Amino acid sequence: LDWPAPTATAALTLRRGAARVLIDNRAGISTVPSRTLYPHQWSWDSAFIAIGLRHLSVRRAQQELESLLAGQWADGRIPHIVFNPAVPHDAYFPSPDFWQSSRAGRAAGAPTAPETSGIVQPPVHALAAWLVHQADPRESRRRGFLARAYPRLAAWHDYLLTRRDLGGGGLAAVVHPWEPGMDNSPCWDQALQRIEPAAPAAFQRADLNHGHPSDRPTDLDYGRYVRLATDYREADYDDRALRHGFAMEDPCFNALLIVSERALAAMAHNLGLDDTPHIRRADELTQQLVARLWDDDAGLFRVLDLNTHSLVAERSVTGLIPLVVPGLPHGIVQRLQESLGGPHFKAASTGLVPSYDLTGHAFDSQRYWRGPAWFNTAWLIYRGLRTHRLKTDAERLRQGFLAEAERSQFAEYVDPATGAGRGARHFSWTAALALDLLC
Ligand code: 9WN
Repeated sequence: LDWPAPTATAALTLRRGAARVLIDNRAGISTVPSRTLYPHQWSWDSAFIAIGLRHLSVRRAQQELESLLAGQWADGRIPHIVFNPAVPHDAYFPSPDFWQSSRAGRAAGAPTAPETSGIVQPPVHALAAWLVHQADPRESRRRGFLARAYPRLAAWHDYLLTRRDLGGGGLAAVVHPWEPGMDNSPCWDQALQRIEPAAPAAFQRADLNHGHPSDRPTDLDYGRYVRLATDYREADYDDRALRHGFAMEDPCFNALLIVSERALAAMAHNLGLDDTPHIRRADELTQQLVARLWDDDAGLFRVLDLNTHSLVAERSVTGLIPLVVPGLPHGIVQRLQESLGGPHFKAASTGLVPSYDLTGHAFDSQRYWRGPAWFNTAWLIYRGLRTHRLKTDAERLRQGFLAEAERSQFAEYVDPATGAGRGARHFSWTAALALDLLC
């Protein structure tokens, strides 16, 4: 199926709708992912939001990233949530009382304010900062945006490539299912089996006040998320002190690190600094990504479980996102393109990419990262298709994205077969990335 390109009027209406979402979701100088479900600032959300905001207000896009960077820890980590002190603690779980960053994170250099979480999310920030800079280089120079952001983003990557190289092979590991941003993907199921869930009475979920239980992770999932985060907190968030019970090398996380490392090179060059360390690092990371995670038989990248030293036998959208990496071997690009058009990932009716194998044993068209199609992953794959000059596929995905974003009122995610909206509506990154695709 092909989608007709939106007419000029339809595109204008969609653009206005997307801008409205970003205005309505604004909280101070940053933007919440959703007014109801996620009332604080999230890390990779803000990077995607800044990419869209640059088309509305470059200043606001810069501030979005600056607000996130204000929560950065001295060890370089950018926390996955920066909490808004004005929001009641029972509005989202886990709240600042749980993470206790300013106390438990002190040794790792957590700021005294704002309160933050202690885990991270995929490093898409340097890419976002570079795109925001490019949108208006004069305004960027006037505010010293790159000069201030660059050292912080370089420190962020240093953290990931030192403290988080848990496998010793040069890639960064995630230590909690919230870190790759794909919380309940079947890729984590086996590793999570080894984690003793926290007692249900030990915590109270807030997400079910706004989200439908069939769209969200289960209570058992949450028990394990809480256990892992508690163990990390009890170790003062020190990656050297704790043997992480969950330690995975994730393709999407590392692909974004590569793309962002290339963005750091562009920033360094722009600032008159030496860009070669970043270029070398991006090249090395690309080699390691291929050597450690590529599965040629399956035609996608796999997750590596560092506790069992084995590749996870699940097909997930995370394994397709490395298409966004420039300079991938041609054979790999071809295999990824085939996988996108094959039975595991081709959702013919919406044209979007499901988060998990359509034929997989754990496929669930409604439940979060176990099947539904998400808009940030579609945007990344679109960018990958463009990077490798696969223009027809890219255009088809762009049209599918815009049609479903509009139809679902900028849903958080959709059923990949029917396009029915799931999770939150008026979701910020869906609106922001729609804006980007319209501009
Ligand atoms: C936990 C904010 C975030 C996204 C993640 C998505 C979801 C949080 C949650 O929402 O995760 O971080 O409470 O479910 O999985 O990718 O960044 O939009």
